[in-house]
Amino acid sequence: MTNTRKLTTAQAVIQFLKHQYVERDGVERPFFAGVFGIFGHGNVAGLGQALMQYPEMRYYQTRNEQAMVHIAAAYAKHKNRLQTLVCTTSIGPGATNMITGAATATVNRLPVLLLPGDIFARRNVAPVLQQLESEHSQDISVNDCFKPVSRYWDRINRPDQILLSLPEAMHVLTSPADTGAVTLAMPQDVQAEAWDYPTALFEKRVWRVPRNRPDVAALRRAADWIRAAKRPLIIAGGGVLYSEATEALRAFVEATGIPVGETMAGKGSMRYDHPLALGAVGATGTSAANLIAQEADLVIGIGTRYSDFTTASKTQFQDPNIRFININVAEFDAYKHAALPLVGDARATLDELKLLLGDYRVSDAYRNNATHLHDSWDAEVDRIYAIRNEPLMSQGEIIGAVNDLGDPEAVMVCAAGSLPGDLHKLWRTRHPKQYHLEYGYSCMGYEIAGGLGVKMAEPNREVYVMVGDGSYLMLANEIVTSIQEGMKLTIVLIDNRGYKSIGALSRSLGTQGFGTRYAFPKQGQAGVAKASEAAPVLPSDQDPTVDPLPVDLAMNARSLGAEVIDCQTYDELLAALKTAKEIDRTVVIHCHNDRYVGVPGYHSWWDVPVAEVSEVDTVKAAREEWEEMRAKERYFL
Ligand SMILES: Cc1ncc(C[n+]2csc(CCOP(=O)(O)OP(=O)(O)O)c2C)c(N)n1
Ligand SMILES: [Mg+2]
Repeated sequence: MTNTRKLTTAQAVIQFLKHQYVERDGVERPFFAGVFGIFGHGNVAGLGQALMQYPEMRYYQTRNEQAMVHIAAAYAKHKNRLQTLVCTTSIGPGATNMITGAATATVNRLPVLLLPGDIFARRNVAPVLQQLESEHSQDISVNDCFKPVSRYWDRINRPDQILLSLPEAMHVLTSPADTGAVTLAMPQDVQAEAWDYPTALFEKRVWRVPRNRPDVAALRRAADWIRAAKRPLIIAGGGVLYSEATEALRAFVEATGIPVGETMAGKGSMRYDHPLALGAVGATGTSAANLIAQEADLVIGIGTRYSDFTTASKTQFQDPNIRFININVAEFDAYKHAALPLVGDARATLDELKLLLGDYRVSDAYRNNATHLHDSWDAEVDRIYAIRNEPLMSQGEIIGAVNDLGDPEAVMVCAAGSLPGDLHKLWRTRHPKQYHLEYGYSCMGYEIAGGLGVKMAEPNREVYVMVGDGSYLMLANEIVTSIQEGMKLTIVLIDNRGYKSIGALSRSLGTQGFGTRYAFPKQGQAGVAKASEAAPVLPSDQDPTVDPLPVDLAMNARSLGAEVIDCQTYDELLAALKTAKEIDRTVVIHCHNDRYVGVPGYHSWWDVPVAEVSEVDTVKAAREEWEEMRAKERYFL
């Protein structure tokens, strides 16, 4: 090889990553916006040294390896998968801490590049600190645990392996259909080893993200199916947003009159006040979308993976002759529900389908019914926003306050607990990126880290993180990083002393909220919550059946560097939201809410199996109800 440069493997990796670009629709951008990492003996002298030497690839600290993967995934989600961040760790626990983050990214089809340190390739000093040994193979380390949660996985045992592995990694990361977590395990000795790399490896490379068109015959057949349908419904998934197809979708909907329901990842595809926007569909759906879905004879799924929340565990679509057309970049998703697959980019496909449909429109009666349902749903949201529950606020009024008072250009970030279901129904989305929910993995702890990723992706937007006390206690420490990097978040911390969501689920399944409250044990037991919805609602500190814990989350947030506003009432919350806008660093608005006042379900269900035999009457009753709904689950063949 003529032109070579002697670099360590780690230096070569950083040099390569720095020169990777993506292009879509003629806009080019660097793919990696920086590297997050926590150093230990497994990466400090390898990737750590390379990052110190090349400051043009910005290095960021984090407090926890799981959190940094969430930051990267949220960044990529907000950037419509066209840019992301790299994550490097030491070996052992630092590496395995990233596994939950990797799974979260992969489930949500979000690109993140993970570089965990690994045990020595040369092996002579084994077992090294934190090495999990195997009696059966020298070719195993804890990093093998990344295999099922990665879309591409490799271990770099020789410096020259990166010549093949890095381009493969880039192909997967930038492929809309194949993307997810990519893991390159980096043995700590190999990271520091030098090799004469061809300089061509470090030349600028542009990965072009295509807008693939589906098969022409399939498109024509799809147009025939749509013309034949009486009650078609579009289900807009995350693919609509990633493809930047919201304008194309609106044009398609206005031309055809087909109404739209949205998944968790797809919410924001339509503005909430469009007359044909029915809002959330499925288990956490609105009355409007779910009533239409129950009777739909054709579902056009766009960029959706049809999770059980979207299909209400296969009970949402009850027309016996229902058919599906799936527009998806991934064949895997396009073929679900025995659909007519349109394998292609959402925007390109919608544009072509619209042309083929000519002057087709749904009947006036069907359209009018949809817009009428839209209006009734809007009135229901008004009703829930206006509830003033005392002594503790309801979650619906808190969501209403944040939605009304938050900057309309802001982004709201959430992931787990009772908030996602309520937000899916109640949040009024005014722009495509306003509703950022990680609900593929619904990973407690994503919220604050994810908020930071969004803020880094678009520093000029206000970011509201809505987080429960349970999620907060799992992973709040990226508040420190937000302070360190000057990335302001407004965190609305909703404290109900435990798990409102699983408490309600548990009560609905007959298990009485067992183990879902944060309280001292009674007679050595975690204890149940309220046995029935009719029992009086009392704040934990006044409820004689509960011995509350002396925990002060406001003080906790303050100690991490945040400005904290404590509020007890709705008026205090309104004032806090106003004050928060004037503060230029991370603010935590700490409010207590009532763990028993919920937002109802609307014509939907979610399959969580109940014990077939039990000594508890409430469980027996729940089982009966479950069997009735289970019988409605359908196969689409
Ligand atoms: C990492 C993780 N562990 C467990 C769960 C199961 N789970 C879902 S919601 C929830 C409770 C969330 O509590 P909190 O954040 O306080 O929200 P709330 O339910 O009170 O609204 C649990 C344990 C999960 N989604 N993620
Ligand atoms: Mg809670």
